[in-house]
Amino acid sequence: MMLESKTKAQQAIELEDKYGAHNYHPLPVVLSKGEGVYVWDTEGKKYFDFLSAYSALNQGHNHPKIVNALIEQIQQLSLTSRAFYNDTLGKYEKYITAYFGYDKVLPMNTGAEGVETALKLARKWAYTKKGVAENQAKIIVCEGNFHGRTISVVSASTDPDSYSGFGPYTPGFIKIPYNNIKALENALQDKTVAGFLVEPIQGEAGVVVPDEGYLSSCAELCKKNNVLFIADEVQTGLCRTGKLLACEHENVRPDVLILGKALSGGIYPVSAVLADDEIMLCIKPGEHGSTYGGNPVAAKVSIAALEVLNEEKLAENSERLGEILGKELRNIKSEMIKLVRGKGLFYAIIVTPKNGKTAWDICLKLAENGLLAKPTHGDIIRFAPPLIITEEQLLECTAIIKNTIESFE
Ligand code: IF1
Repeated sequence: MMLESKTKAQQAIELEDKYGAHNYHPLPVVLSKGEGVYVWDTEGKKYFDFLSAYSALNQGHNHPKIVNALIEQIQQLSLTSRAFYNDTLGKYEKYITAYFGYDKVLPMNTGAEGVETALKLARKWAYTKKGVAENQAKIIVCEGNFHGRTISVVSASTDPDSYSGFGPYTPGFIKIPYNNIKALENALQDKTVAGFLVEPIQGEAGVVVPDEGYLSSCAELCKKNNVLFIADEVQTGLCRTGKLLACEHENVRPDVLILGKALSGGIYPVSAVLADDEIMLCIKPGEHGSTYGGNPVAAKVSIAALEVLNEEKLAENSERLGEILGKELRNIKSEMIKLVRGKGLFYAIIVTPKNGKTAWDICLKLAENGLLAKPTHGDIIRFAPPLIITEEQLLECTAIIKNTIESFE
């Protein structure tokens, strides 16, 4: 077909195929506009966004307050590097440390950089404060984790899709089953352990919610064994599960808190690691950082994104509407739904293929019916709408999901 006779969508897909790395397999939907809970494709079809860029869009697409913060700052001063001070970073650091109740923040850009920063902090703390022998520090992680795509972070992964073919791997990770307190207790007998890195709910694994009491028991065991409890709240944080942080469901205060994604409301890459002085000051000047980390635009965008969470009561909305989402998903009568699990507006269904139809086919049909979601690990569909969604919009979405899945019966 001649180029001009192809649809805009076909042209976009072909360009990505020809000139882009093939490191993704997207749903065949080409988006060109986003606003609030909606996105539109190149042909003008409207969809509910039920993935929220994996919880980076908790505040919805193009939230005006966050966009305006970006525009205002970027026309003033976009980047200084940390070679110099600027009049924005300190205000942001004061704001975010008060917001989450920590002494200090180390600002970075992506979630993976935040996790790497936390790993470096934990190791440094182990050598300078805990007295672990140099280069012997270990980090305990959970099977099924997803913490990002860098070499050290995939060295902690148990998912071959994440790590295979990328060796040799960073040493020093002890892998234990998730949601298994005894396994942690055993692993903590190793006195070279610096930290326990855990997702309060495992996102990529398919919204795996641990048993009640798991997080608080882990936190107690870490305290008892002088090991840092490191919470990766990149996906579960910022009101996604019905609380500001998922750790709050069990009144756990992590020693090290990792944030990302919705920390900027989908407007700009922003991540952050928060900790108290005893830990954070183990990293000295010149020992860690990044070109864009803590830049003035990131700082202003992040303040706006955090203000929106409070002003629009997104934790309360997530908690209240999450109850409805869970109930409606569990009411769907279909042999294809093996399990429903989640917390707040963070849910997943485990799909049993039927007549050769899989989770992927369900997602294609959902897109046809105006709702975007994407399978993970083949048989799991994650449902995570922007937290600004209204009850009316949510019920419209659960009706689309119900009708779509029941159409496969
Ligand atoms: C992709 C997955 C989700 C994360 C947690 C750190 C990071 C992530 C708990 C790293 C990132 C993203 C990565 C993105 C898709 C998405 C994802 F499917 F990859 F696994 F959400 F589950 N901690 N998750 O979920 O943050 O460096 O990406 O900013 O790689 O396609 P990042």
